[in-house]
Amino acid sequence: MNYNVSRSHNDKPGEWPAPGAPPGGAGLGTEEGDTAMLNPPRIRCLASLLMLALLLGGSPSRAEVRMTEVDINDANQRAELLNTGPAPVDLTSWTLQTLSGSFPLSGVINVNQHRVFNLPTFAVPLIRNRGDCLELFDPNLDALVDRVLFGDTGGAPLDIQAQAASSLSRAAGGADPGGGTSATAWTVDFSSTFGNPNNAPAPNFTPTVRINEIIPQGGVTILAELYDRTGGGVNVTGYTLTTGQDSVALTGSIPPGGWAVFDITSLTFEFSLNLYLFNSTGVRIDQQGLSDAPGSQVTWLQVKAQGESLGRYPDGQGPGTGFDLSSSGYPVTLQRMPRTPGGANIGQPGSVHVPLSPIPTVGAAFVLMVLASWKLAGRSRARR
Ligand SMILES: [Ca+2]
Repeated sequence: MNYNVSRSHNDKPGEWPAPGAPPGGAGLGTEEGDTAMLNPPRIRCLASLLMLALLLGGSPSRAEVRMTEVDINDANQRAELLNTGPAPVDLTSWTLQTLSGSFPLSGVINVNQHRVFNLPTFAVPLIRNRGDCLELFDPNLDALVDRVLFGDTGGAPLDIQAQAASSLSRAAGGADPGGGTSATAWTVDFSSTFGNPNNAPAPNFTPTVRINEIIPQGGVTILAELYDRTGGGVNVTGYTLTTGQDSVALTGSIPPGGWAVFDITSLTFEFSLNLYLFNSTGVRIDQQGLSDAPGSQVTWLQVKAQGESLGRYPDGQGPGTGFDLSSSGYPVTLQRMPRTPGGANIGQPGSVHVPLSPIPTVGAAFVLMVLASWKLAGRSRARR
């Protein structure tokens, strides 16, 4: 087991809005008035979530202007647009909109220009920092220009709150009105490039190292177990685990086809219930989301109360681009299970979860030993 952890920045308390809390961001100075701008973006966003599959094959209507970088820290939120040509575009009447409200754009964006818009500061930020649907909208068109879904709302990762230099950054692809490429086109840039071309490496979810098990321990300590799917062993020194609130740099190795365990208690994990894994060159290679829905921790709280964990079964299996329980494979390849830090996960093949009795803090080796001795006893009984 490996518990080596180095903190990167100071903790900030996690934040969850009270159930039923109204969306913020009203009164963003649009000509149509405050309330008029509150609901249309939400409806459009939620409806579009259901139509993502249909939109995946669609062609962008205004592919020359796209969102390229977003800073989602509580204070000083900002967004960068890029015009890839062939002509300057007048942004008058265009808006950036989220589930909370909208912000009017203005001026002209020239060919190959990266324009940065500082978003107004409100008690409730325009962009919800644990996840949101951010859209670029030209009211002269019937379709959106671009969309990214991140955090607990979609596959793009969270900006890291504790790292002022980080940003949510487009690393591949063009404008995507459906938002279907959010997971694969967007990533965290640990050193933002506002006003300049992006340089963060594109994600690569080819299974190599996987977040295999997330283990709350009585609400005191949270462990993350990584699993080597290459079979050859992996040096994970320089890898990063982040929740969007903070990050930890990993040191050590995973033995061939084996497991390594890291203490991620410092990440304020419950800020978003999203965990992202980056390799030593900053490539995002895996992620899991454990919320039932944006803002809902019901299953996670049950897992904590029962002394269980949430793990992949079989080890290393399932999607690598998840942002909530369902998209992360739950309850089939991601299951509630007894804790097995540093050992094979114990799940139920291809079935819906039936809660197991929690086992005390014993290693998987002990469990396997017990099972093996039970099996040997069975054999000796059979011989008689
Ligand atoms: Ca395990």
